[in-house]
Amino acid sequence: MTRRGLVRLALAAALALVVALVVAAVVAVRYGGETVETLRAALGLAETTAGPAEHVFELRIEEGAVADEMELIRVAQGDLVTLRWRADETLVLHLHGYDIEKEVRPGVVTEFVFTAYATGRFPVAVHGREGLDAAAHDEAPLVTLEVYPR
Ligand SMILES: [Cu+2]
Repeated sequence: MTRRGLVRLALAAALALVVALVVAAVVAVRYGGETVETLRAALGLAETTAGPAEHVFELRIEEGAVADEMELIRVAQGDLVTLRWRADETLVLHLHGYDIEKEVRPGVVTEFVFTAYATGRFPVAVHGREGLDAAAHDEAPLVTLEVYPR
């Protein structure tokens, strides 16, 4: 083989290597992208642009009720939710579904802190008042939590 022939062969080999690397990179990016999309779809995240949010709701119970605008609380699945309760009497509150039950006393802030992993409508019921421990599920819920799918 002539010297020129060797140079041509070397150039051809170098070119082939570059082409192979470019093809490999394109395939890797495409395959990787598809894998991420497949994973997202499998996890139900295909339409998601924003991540989970954090919400803190201040809930003051006076004469057995919260302010009208706090009766319905809406969050998205995966959000970190804090319900901060204050009350003018001692009450036992129960968030159904998430099954959080705590006593709320006057002058004390009681927090329900949870990640809204389950979707649906979840009532907060008054389970008991001081000197009256009968569950009161026949009453309208104090607050309703709605968790929307992400
Ligand atoms: Cu209950």
